[in-house]
Amino acid sequence: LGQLPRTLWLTGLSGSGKSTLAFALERHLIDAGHCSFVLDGDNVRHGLNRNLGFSPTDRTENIRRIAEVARLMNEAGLIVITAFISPYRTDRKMAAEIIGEVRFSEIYISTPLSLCEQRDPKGLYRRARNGEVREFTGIDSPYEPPEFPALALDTGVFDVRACVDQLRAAALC
Ligand code: GGZ
Repeated sequence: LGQLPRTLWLTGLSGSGKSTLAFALERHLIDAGHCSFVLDGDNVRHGLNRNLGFSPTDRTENIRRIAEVARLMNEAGLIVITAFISPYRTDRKMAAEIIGEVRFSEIYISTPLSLCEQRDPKGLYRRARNGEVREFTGIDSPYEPPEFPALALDTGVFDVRACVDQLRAAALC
C-alpha cells in the first residue's frame, strides 16, 4: 500500500489566481492518471458553507469544515487542491493539524495586491474601496502571508504552465 495522497492548500488574495491554478493542476493530474479534486469558493461557499460570511469567526469555521472535507477526500484516495483566501495563520495551522502535517502542503499564491486589484475580475475590490463591500481581504480585512510555505508562486511573474509544473512536483512528492 502506498502512502495517502496529499492536500495542496493554496492561500492568497482574491484575484491572485488560486482557482485558475487549482483547476489547471487538477486537469494535469487527471490527464496523468491521478485522482484529484478541487475545493473552492464556488463548490463550497454555495453549498456546505452557505450559512457563513466573512467575519473572522465565519472564516475560521469555513476553513475548519474545508479541512475536514479535504481529510476525508485524502482518505478516499484523492489528491485535494483547495483554493481559499484562508487569510489567518492560525486557521491554516488548524487545517494542517486536521489534515495531518505530513499530508498538508501550504502553497502561497503571492500575486501582489496591486495586481489583484488591477485584475478585479468580479469588481469586488472596486466595491470594497467604495465601502459597498465590507471586511474585504486586503482592503479592510487582514491577510497574513505564510512564513514558510512549501512553495510561493506569483502569477504576475509566472504563467499558468510554469506554475502547474511546480505545483505538480509538490502534489506528487
Ligand atoms: C474576501 C470575499 C469577500 C470578502 C466576497 N473578503 O475572488 P472571489 O470573490 O471569487 O473569491 C473571494 C471569495 C473568498 O472566499 P474564501 O472562502 O476563499 O474566503 S476565506 O478563506 O477568507 O474564508 C471573493 C468573495 O469570496 N468574497 N466577500 N469580504 N473575499
